[in-house]
Order: sequence, then C-alpha cells, then structure tokens
Amino acid sequence: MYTASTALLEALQECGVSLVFCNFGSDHPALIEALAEARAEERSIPRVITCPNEMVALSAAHGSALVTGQAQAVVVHVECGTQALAGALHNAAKGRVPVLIFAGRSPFTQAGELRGSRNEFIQWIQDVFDQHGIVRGYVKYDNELRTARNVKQIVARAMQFAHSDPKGPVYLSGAREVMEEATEPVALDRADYRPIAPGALPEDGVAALAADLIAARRPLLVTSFLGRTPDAVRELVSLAHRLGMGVLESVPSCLNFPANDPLYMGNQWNQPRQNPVLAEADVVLVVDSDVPWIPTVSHPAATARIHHIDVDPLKQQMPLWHIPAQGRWRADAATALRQLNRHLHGVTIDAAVIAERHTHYASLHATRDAELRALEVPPVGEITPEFATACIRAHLDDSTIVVNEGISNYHIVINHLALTRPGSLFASGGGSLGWNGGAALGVKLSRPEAMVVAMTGDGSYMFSVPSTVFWMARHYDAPFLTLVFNNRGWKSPKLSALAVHPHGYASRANDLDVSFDPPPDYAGVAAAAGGAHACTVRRPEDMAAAVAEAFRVVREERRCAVLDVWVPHL
Ligand SMILES: Cc1ncc(C[n+]2csc(CCOP(=O)(O)OP(=O)(O)O)c2C)c(N)n1
Ligand SMILES: [Mg+2]
Repeated sequence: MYTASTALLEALQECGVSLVFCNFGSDHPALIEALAEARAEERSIPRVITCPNEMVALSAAHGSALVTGQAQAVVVHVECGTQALAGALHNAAKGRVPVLIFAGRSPFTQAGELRGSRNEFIQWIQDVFDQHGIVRGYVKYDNELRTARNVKQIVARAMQFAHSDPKGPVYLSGAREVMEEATEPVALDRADYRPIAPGALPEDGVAALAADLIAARRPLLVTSFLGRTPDAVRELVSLAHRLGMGVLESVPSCLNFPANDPLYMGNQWNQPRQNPVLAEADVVLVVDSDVPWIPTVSHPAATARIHHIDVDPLKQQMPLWHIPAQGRWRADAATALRQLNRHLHGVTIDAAVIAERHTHYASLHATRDAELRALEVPPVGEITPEFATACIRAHLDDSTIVVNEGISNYHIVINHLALTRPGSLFASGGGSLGWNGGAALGVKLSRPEAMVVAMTGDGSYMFSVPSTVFWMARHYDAPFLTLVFNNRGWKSPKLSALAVHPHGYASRANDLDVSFDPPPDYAGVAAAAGGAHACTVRRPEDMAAAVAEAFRVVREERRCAVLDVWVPHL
C-alpha cells in the first residue's frame, strides 16, 4: 500500500531527515504500518528514535540540527503530545533552529465511514477545536495534511520555511483517515524546494560600515550566535585581525570567536556591572544577537556609533526590543563578514593605528586571562564551579562538543572551558530549562565520533527528564558525559529576587523555597535509567580522578557518565 504515511516517510527521507524522534499514539497506525512495510521491503527510511518524553524528543532534534544544520523530524501524539513538547518548542523557536514536527489528529469520522475512523474512546476526548493554536506562537509555518495527494509537496514547503532564515520549527498535522488514504507516488525534486539563499549586505552598506570601522579608535564587535555558522567564525577572525577590532560575546549560545585570540574580550552574562570594553568602544558592530547588552546595567557610550547586522534584525518574535543603531541590515553573518573582508582587501589602512588597537586589546585579554586562571586553582574545602570546569577542560579533545545549561554558571562554563574550535559549544538559545539531556543525545546521535559533554545546573538536570534521556542514551548507543553543578537548588530565582529587593524580607529569610536539601542522587537516577557510570564528588581533591574516570568510561566503555559535583550551596 502506498498511503499518505508512506508519502510522509518518503518526503522526510528526500528532504534530508535522517532521524525521526517518535512518541506514538492511537493517531499513528498508518505511520507505524508504513514504517513496518518499508522495513519489510528494505526501503531506505529515516532512523526511528523512540522517545518516551516529547520534550526530550524535540531537544534531541534541536541538538542534532545545531551540529548538522539539518532539520530532523519529531512525531508526537495529537494535541496532548503537542502540549508535551513543552518548553522545547520555545527553545527551538527562540534559538531559530530548524525542525519539522508532525502530530496526528483524532479521526474526523465516527461511524466507520473511512479507514482510520474512530474506534477508541480517547479519540473523542482528544478532539479539540484548535490543535495548531497550541504551537502557533512558536512555529514559522503550520498546516494540516488534508489529502494524501500533496503530502510530499507540503512537507517540502514546510522544510523550506524551516531552513530559510530566520530558521525555526514548523508544524504539520494529519488526521488518521488522511494518513491512511491510499494514493499514487509523487516524484519531487528537492532542488525545486531549496531554502531562500542567505541574505547579503547592500554595496553601499559594506562601504559605509567598513569606513566607520576603519575610522574608529576602539572598534568592537558584539555577538551572541554568529558562530552557528562555523564559516562566520573564520570570517570574523580575519576581519577582527585586519582591523584590530575587539570581540565581545553577550550571553553566547555557541562559540563565536576563539577564546585564546588576543582580540577576544570575553563574555557578558547577567553580571550586574557595566562592561568596561563596551563602555570604551566608539564604534560597535552588533552581529547576530538578541540581547547585545542589558541597558539598565551595561551599554555602549552615548556617543558610540552602533551598527547592527542580524539574521533577524527586527526581532520579530519579541514585542519589546530596541537598540539605538545608525545602520541596520538583515543579512547572513558569514556572508556579510566575507563581504567586509573582501572590501578591505582593496583598502589601505594605517598600520600604526591597527597595531595600537591590537596592543590595547591584547593587554586587556592578557589581564582577563590571568584573572580567570587564578580562579581555577584547586580550592580548599568546597569545589568551585571554576575549578570543576577547568578539570573538564583538561580532558577535551578536537572532537569535543559541549552543551551548556549551566544557568548561574553559564558564563563560568564558557570562561573556563576557553574553547577555540567553531562548533564546539552550544546553548539552547532559549530560556526553557531541561534542554541539556535531549540536546546532548541529539548531538551524539548525529556526531557519533564526538565526545559530548553536558554541563548543567542541578535544577536543569531535573527539568531534562533524565529517566528518559539515559534510557535512550543506552538504547541507541549514544553515550555522553554530564556534569551537574549541584548547588542544591535554584540559585537564579534567588539572585533575581535579591537584585530587585536587595534589602527586603527575602534578603533576611533563611528559606526562599528554592532549595532541594537533601537533594536527589542525580547520578544514581542515570545509573538506574540507563546503566550510567554514577559519581558524586564533594571534595576538590577527588575531582581530578573522578573526571578522568568519567571520560574513560564514556570513551572506552561507551556508557554515559554523570558527575554530580557539589559546589557551594546557593
Ligand atoms: C521550564 C522553566 N521553568 C522555570 C524556569 C525559571 N528558572 C530560571 S533559572 C531557574 C533555576 C535553575 O536551577 P539550576 O539549573 O539548578 O541553576 P542555578 O540557578 O542553581 O544555577 C529557574 C527555575 C525556566 N527558565 N524554565
Ligand atoms: Mg542549582
């Protein structure tokens, strides 16, 4: 039988999907039948990954897309499976990550009129008026498959949306009767459905921007996610070196610039302080950033000239957003930076001016570097997050990919891993916690040769549904290492409260309802769920051996390892 479901599988395969993260239900008999048929006939289909939790499924597709650029597929159960995607959908949307979500729908006939008609009580309960309304605020495109005849065309169009800038999730649904419908195969040329080509700067924009950067005394580039395209990092390194331009990251969600480059000026997270490098810059080029600075705590000088290049400069998903900028362009970062580099080839720049800029930034870089390294000395008593992160750094190799959900230790992970390779670090780009486990799985499934490390807060570890994550990691042979910064609770809501009410009742209270004392055995959960190597570390002197053993287990035994690292209480 060639049904709408056969066509769906064929379309996914032809659109480059290699992984389908599935959480099945009564809406999927046709799909399950089509999968079994394809396997019986030895037809090539995407690999099905069974996901006992939908948020993990979508986080895994997210992780996979970060390292491949390819949207994978997530299959969920009607409206309640759609709801269970939970905050993972927020993360994919805010992180501008391509993914195709397919949900079934309750049958629309109840008297056996069509194959797939209602035959289970739950199909009345799960019939809702606006299934797509659950996700519409978070997807770039949604559509219902209404006939088997154009399933492939609609999947290809949805993929075109997902893969065109700004990228993001798309959502399709299909009722049981439609997914059972027989049809004729349709040949589809994927080349007809290419995504929109990356945007470039207009010619006058290139010249004006280059002139301003050359004329500046202290040019500075601020970015959060241009490194999503590794080519953009290489272009940025060339541009920064040609101009003697500093690079400052703001809440980076990937590696944007090598941490060991003398022009790297570090990163700003939620620290409540004016960033001195930002204050000093007279020309600021913002490239791909949702929050280049937080105006109430840190901002450029009022006299600074600001330019903004972004894949989404209007920030179309954000009701309130503004930065003052003289120039604004919607462009792909790699393309725009390449244009600037090419333009500068033909321009003479005063070498002494550039040399002075290099010297200035190199000196700031060296000072920052020394300060960071001083924080890594083995502590006495309790393990510091800085020391713990430096212990991880000692074991990284050229294949390592880190997913960062460190929360109040977010910037510490970045500062003390000090990574240099484009594509070696990712955060969700969103704000819904519990991404790390699924994301690490998705990265490992798509990059089996990589050593994958998840760095997570204890709260975020619990949000990530570890029972599902570690069962999947063992079942699909996708081992990775997790370090839990165990500060016994949610430090961030406490910091938020004290920032607004520094001298209020909360500042004097013993209990702010954010502690987990005594905490669960985080590593034990992973061991029970998926045979992970479990280790709790409370003393600095035990760290080195514990980390070495965890890396060995992941690399040699191909088992997950969870290091529950006790850092100072929140
Ligand atoms: C799904 C979700 N629920 C709640 C929050 C609010 N929130 C932000 S940070 C945080 C604490 C996270 O705890 P942990 O991972 O231990 O990090 P810590 O703040 O302790 O460093 C919470 C609950 C959120 N961002 N996302
Ligand atoms: Mg915590």
